[in-house]
Amino acid sequence: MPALMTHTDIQTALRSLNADEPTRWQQHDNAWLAEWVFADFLQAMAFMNEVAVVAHRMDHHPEWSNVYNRVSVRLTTHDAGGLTQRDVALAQAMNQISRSLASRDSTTPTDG
Ligand code: HBI
Repeated sequence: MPALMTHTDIQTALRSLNADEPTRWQQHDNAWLAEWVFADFLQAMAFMNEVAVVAHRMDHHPEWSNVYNRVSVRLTTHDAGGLTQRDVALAQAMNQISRSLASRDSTTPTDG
């Protein structure tokens, strides 16, 4: 069973997760919430598919929903009843995947 993070651990991790991003991750009770807005639905699906592979490999799964180009995420460790380093690792992976998609999107050739 992963250990619950202390309040200090949580605040330190949040600062790190939000360092290079708009203030994406926010604490809500014993979980973190985040929202992404992508160029379109397919970019949102690409994000969710890439995260799904990582989450499956980690055996740690987000609670998430998608509406068109938006993906809303809630992370917590159910087994522990709160936030653990597994949530940090998955949040870091989500940040990295969204940055990677944004860079690919910016290099996507436009028609014409
Ligand atoms: N995902 N977010 C999250 N939290 C968990 O506690 C969890 C999980 N995925 C799989 C998992 N636990 C397994 O260890 C079993 O407990 C289901």
